[in-house]
Amino acid sequence: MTGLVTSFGSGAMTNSIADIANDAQSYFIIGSNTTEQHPVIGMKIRQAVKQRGAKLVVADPRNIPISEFATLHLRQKPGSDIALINGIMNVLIAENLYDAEFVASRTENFDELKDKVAAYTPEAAAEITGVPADDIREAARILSSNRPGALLYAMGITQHTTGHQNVMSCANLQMLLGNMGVPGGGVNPLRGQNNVQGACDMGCLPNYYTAYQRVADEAAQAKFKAAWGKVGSLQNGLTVTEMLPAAEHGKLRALFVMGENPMMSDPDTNHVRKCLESLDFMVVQEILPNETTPLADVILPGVSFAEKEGTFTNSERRVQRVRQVIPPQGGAQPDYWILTELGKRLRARLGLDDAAAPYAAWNYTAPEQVMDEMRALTPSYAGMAYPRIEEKGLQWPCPTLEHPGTPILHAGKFARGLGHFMALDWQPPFEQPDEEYPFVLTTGRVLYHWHGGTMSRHSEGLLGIYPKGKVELSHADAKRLGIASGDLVEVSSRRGQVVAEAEVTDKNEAGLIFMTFHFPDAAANLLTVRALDPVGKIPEYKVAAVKIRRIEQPVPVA
Ligand SMILES: Nc1nc2c(c(=O)[nH]1)N[C@H]1C(S)=C(S)[C@@H](COP(=O)(O)OP(=O)(O)OC[C@H]3O[C@@H](n4cnc5c(=O)[nH]c(N)nc54)[C@H](O)[C@@H]3O)O[C@H]1N2
Ligand SMILES: Nc1nc2c(c(=O)[nH]1)N[C@H]1C(S)=C(S)[C@@H](COP(=O)(O)OP(=O)(O)OC[C@H]3O[C@@H](n4cnc5c(=O)[nH]c(N)nc54)[C@H](O)[C@@H]3O)O[C@H]1N2
Ligand SMILES: [Mo]
Repeated sequence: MTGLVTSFGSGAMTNSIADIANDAQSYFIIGSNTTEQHPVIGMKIRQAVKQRGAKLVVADPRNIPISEFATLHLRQKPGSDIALINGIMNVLIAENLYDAEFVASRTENFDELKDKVAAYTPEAAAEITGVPADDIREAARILSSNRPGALLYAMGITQHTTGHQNVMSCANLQMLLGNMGVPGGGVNPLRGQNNVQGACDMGCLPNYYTAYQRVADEAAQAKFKAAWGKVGSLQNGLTVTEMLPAAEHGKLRALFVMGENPMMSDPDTNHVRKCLESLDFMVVQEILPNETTPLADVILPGVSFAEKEGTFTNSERRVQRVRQVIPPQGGAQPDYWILTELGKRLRARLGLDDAAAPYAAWNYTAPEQVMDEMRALTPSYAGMAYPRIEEKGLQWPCPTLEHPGTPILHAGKFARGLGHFMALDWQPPFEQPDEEYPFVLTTGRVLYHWHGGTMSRHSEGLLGIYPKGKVELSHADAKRLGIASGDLVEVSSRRGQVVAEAEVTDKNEAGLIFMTFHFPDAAANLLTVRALDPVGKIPEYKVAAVKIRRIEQPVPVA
């Protein structure tokens, strides 16, 4: 068995950036540090709040830049989102503030939801979340009296063992408010990388062919077999987070890593190293040396976005052209070219050539040919011909060459018919603070760096502003532990330890520590847990139990 590592996905935005910016009367931002991680959308929301008085409710355990603009900031404990949203829905139902007409005509299973959230009174939800009961009431009132309202979420919602239920909770809330299928509404996961949406659409998910055609679906299998000829396997593959343990247990023997740095970005780095070292063979296709390349048997030099042609599909499902501006540097080649050459040789070696199948030969000479194949096999992309996307791009679904694209999903009707309310209970995170590890560690990003930092740590300007990883902790904890900003601290979990500089901040409440995974010397993933959401298979990066202590500055070696 071999694996191909791709990045984490989390569904698509139902609405578009423009209608969210212009038509929303309120915003509910939950688990998104929008100003730092999606600066353009963050700016548009700040403008909507300041210039036309849109209301903003932020639900985030930390003080983040966008919370300064909030009408109301709810600071829930990490991992308590379902209880918080159930509490808000309890108020909406108890005070009759929900959209009864939308619920009656567009949804099903309301009674079960109603029974479930009856137990989550504001007081009960306050107990779990740490958010004052009156603030939960206030949030319900703001969101119901300022509609349509857009809900935006990111990794604060998904990176939990209950990530998929957290997302369903967001959908529950928006259906109850009647905020679906309208401009300025929707459930909007702000996608992470420039092209994570595109990677998912192109079939880089283990259970889907292109654009969410199920591997398990026999009609889809027949279509792809006819197009591609003989194929290796017709079973669902593994996610990244399942591949590594499979490698540890000898069930996965070779790995092809492309544009990913698991030694920095996967949880529990000591375990990741063990898994990668258990492989018989690893290829890394990269543009720069990183912490994973030393473990590779073969490194294939790819080129960056500026050196190649193709498309990226952005957060609002818009397929846009990427254009080459400089020639490939130092003998590197476009990723598609490397894969094509590899594919041709593998097919020949494995005897998979098939003259009857139109796309068996892998003889692409330009990315446009790959898109044409995609269009032929993928209804929602069928209208995305290169000449049509030259200027502004098009949003999927775009099923024909005449179709204008789809700015808003689920207008008038959900894809599945009626929207189904999910009655959900809050469940605690996998690991909780205890006597030995009394702090909650939550991890994420800062404006100035990108993930493992392979690219951003090459920028002198960015390093000038943000040169090294820090451990952010509250004033109260710092005082109690005798820690000042700039002191060296050791943070440990059951899986590893990190020594880095402390930063005492009012961003965190007592008991909460924040670190990034941008710097190898202060790498948060040495500490994180590899507990997964059972459906999404995303790790619980947002909650781990740690302890922290000040350590003496090491004496400089002469
Ligand atoms: N500058 C920069 N921009 C980026 C990236 C980058 O590395 N650098 N990465 C891109 C990628 S791939 C992604 S996925 C996005 C990520 O974008 P975001 O998800 O916005 O970024 P994160 O820092 O992971 O965390 C989001 C927020 O979740 C909060 N949070 C922590 N625990 C919880 C919780 O239990 N519940 C809730 N509701 N919130 C919680 C954190 O305080 C934080 O404000 O950013 C993208 N944009
Ligand atoms: N603790 C903690 N861990 C996390 C997260 C968190 O919030 N907390 N967030 C998770 C999330 S949401 C994400 S998306 C992941 C990101 O994790 P990764 O994807 O592993 O992180 P990157 O640093 O973006 O790695 C991208 C690599 O691709 C290379 N690259 C860039 N452009 C190209 C190209 O065109 N071709 C090729 N072949 N290579 C290229 C870069 O040099 C870099 O080495 O991290 C996850 N890990
Ligand atoms: Mo991401």
